[in-house]
Amino acid sequence: MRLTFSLLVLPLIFTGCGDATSDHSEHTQHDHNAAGAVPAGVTDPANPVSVVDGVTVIEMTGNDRMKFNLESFTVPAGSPVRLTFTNVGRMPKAAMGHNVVFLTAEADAAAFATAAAAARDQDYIPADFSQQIVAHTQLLGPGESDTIEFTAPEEPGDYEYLCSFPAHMYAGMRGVMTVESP
Ligand SMILES: [Cu+2]
Repeated sequence: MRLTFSLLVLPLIFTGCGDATSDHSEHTQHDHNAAGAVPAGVTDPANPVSVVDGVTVIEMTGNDRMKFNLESFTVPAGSPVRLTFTNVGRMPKAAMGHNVVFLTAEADAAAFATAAAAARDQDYIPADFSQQIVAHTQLLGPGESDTIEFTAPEEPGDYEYLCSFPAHMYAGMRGVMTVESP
């Protein structure tokens, strides 16, 4: 499965940068909010799923109540997906970090979550389970955002996604990407 990360720079709003615990990897772009007074994004997008030039564009959020804004969506098999995930919460990353991990159809979500919880040094992405991951975002702190691009699986079916921060899946941070025959 080919998996491509983009380096898109998005106009993000932040309460602050320079947090020593932030993950300033190449996958996540940060920008200061010029106004400086607007809190991290607190509203969910009105239309979180759209199709632009054949690309399914997903705007997903995660919050301090351990909820995604989207618990399901549908994509055509083998089609390009561009997903922007934003942590719209305010709690520190170490206590309330979020990511989105898309699992293969064969993956066992419970087993993955257990392994992920023990993989804190890998931002809760267990290396031994890489074959069970279709795509995943970076682990994000409050106000952070990450955009990934990947190709939807060729095989129609239901693909689970979850936040792999310890216990978040069981708190409800999970959903299903339904892959349909094009
Ligand atoms: Cu989470």
